[in-house]
Amino acid sequence: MATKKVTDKGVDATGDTKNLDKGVQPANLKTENLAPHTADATGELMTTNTGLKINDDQNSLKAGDRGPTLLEDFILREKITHFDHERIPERVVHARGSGAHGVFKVYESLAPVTKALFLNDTETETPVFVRFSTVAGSRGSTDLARDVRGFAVRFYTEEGNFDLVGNNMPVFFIQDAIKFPDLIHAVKPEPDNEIPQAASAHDTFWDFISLTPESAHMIMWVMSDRAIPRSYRMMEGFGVHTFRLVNAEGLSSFVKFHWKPLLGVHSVAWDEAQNISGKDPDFHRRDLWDAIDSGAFPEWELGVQIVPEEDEFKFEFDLLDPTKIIPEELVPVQRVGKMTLNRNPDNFFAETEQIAFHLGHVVPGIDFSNDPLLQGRLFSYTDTQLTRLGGPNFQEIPINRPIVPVHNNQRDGFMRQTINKGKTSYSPNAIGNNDPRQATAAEGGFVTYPERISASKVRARSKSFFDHFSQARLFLNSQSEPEKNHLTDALCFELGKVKTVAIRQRMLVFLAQIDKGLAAEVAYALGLHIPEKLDNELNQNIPADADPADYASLQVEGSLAKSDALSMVNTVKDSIQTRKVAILAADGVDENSLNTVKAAIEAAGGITEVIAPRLGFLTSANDEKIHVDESLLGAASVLFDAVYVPGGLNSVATLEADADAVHFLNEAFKHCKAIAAAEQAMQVIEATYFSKKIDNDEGVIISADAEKLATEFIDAIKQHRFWEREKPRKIPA
Ligand code: HDD
Repeated sequence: MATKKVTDKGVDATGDTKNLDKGVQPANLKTENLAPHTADATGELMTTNTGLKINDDQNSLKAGDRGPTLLEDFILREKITHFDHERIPERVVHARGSGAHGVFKVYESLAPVTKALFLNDTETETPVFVRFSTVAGSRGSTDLARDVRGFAVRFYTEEGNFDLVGNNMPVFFIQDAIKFPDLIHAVKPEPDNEIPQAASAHDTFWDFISLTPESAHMIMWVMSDRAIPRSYRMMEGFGVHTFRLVNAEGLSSFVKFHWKPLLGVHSVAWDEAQNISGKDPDFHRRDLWDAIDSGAFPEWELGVQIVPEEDEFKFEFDLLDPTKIIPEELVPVQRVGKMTLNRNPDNFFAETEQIAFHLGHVVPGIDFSNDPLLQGRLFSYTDTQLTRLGGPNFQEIPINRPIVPVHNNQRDGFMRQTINKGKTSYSPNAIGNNDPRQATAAEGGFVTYPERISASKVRARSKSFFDHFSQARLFLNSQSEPEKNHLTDALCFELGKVKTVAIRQRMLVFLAQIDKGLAAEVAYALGLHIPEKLDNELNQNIPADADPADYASLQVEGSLAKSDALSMVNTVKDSIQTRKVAILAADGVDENSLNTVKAAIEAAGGITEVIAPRLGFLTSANDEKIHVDESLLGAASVLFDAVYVPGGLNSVATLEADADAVHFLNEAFKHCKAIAAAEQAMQVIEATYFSKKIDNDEGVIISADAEKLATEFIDAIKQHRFWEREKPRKIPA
């Protein structure tokens, strides 16, 4: 195992200098902590696991060169045995994911509300590791599935690891952890034929949802475009539950955690998502990797909504109910710090796969609420690692180790790494001076918040959790017209894949309780009428002996009609950082027309790729060579944010006659993307079906002046999408 030294010149702890010219990623306490476990074979000889140098790794040991292989061949046996055991079980949920290292820094001390040191000290740069994921699909499934995205952040603090294991949606499907296995069994591929992969559009999922009214709010989020993000870098993150913060005086407040992406919140179109799944199933993984690799480090601000303890009952919903948000209009989100992801993992398995998040990894100053979903999660995460990572010593895996020393009396078990010295592994002890000893609160010992509880043991759901529909309605009413259309289409699509008509009908009753207009539109698409309310069938999520009336949903009219924070229309649109722009060209392209726009986009932080009928080099009108990044055969408009066609008579003539080039433009238009063309390239635009529709379209820019075109095009790309094109509703391609 060759390890390299950390230097003060910004060489990272592994000695890896590959990214240093793209933005320095200085060593931090976690990279130093990983360094002794990092191996680099550059320039080294090959050995067995016992360090024996290997002379022949190409041939097994045989009795004669045409004879049988000998059992004696320990080199063969070692290699094959290791290979045979390379796979571990994938995560039971969130199996598909991507991770990255980074840092977090708080802007101003949060000492008035929490004593957590990493949230108090504005000088401390806390190392983090983040893993994004989809929930339902297997490890090899597509990134663009309609799904919730996991957003799990580990802070390696000076007081131990703190994990904020959240999602890109602020609420959840269920209110009690005991329902989690049911939810996941329903959404995963159906057990008889294991179909469909990474999709909720099937009978068992909607069967469960139609009988689970508490899922109404989450269903609105999952059917919205939030479920098909443009990039992990362009998603919000949420801790979902209400947590507790505790300050040095022992005063507690409630808190909801948020992550706000500095690039804004953006999504793709559903038709586009389905295409991306075929063209590049690793779209989000690649996007994250490439951005970090190129030095365009993704950033989020940490947001907190703080509710003083005395305001616990001030809201018309229960703070402990994970199907509810605290609207930002009621409690503003304060942006308190920034997270920057600045280093790709060295090894996917060792880091991204083996990281074991757990909601129960907290530090002094952060504590739990009694949210029953949160409480159940506190059991599940450690438990699941025992199977996934093969035993109780998974905390010793390098990515899971804290940056502070670990001392306790836990011992042994499969694959124990630590060599604990001394005779005592119990406490109290006199033989070993009673070490390790417990820490006082003043020494940083974790003291659980002494919440006063006086209650009877009951298996029950609090009545304060029974308003299932008003925040679903709030979400729907807060969406822009295109967003509402997308949501409606998503429901029509998903329920259209459901085979059992009774499930569709139950869903219509369900939706009618959120919004009659929405239910009517979906009913029309499904060719059904909305049935009368199916009282007995709607809420089966109740105890066996209970009277269904006691469990009927409360119909509350929420006091808030609309919340702007819930619509992506109101997100940041001030940058084209890392947006990908396709430049369609062929031999004879006008160099100035191509290069002026290309340079302007790159200067604004965008990425360009020249796409031509074949790979290699183009010859411009001036006989200059221009490098081709992708051929029309390998490229696809769905992998880009915008497209530009430069001038040049021969280039334009070739593209006009090229079906792939015309399709590229048609599809970009269908997905409401910014399109620009030099005036000379107008005949390519005329070959598309949308040439007659561009007069009032702010997303299509045609100009003879390359500089003017570049400026207007960049402004258009900032808008992300021109959804208003979707009138009436659908665009052909
Ligand atoms: Fe969970 C993984 C997020 C409810 C049980 N969960 C997992 C991951 C994320 C979440 C992001 C992937 C972590 C990683 O990247 O390794 N889970 C959530 C959120 C929830 C939630 C935001 C609701 C607010 N989860 C939830 C419940 C249970 C679980 C109610 C069980 C009772 N979750 C698990 C798990 C997983 C997991 C089985 C699978 C792999 C793992 O933990 O490490 O324990």
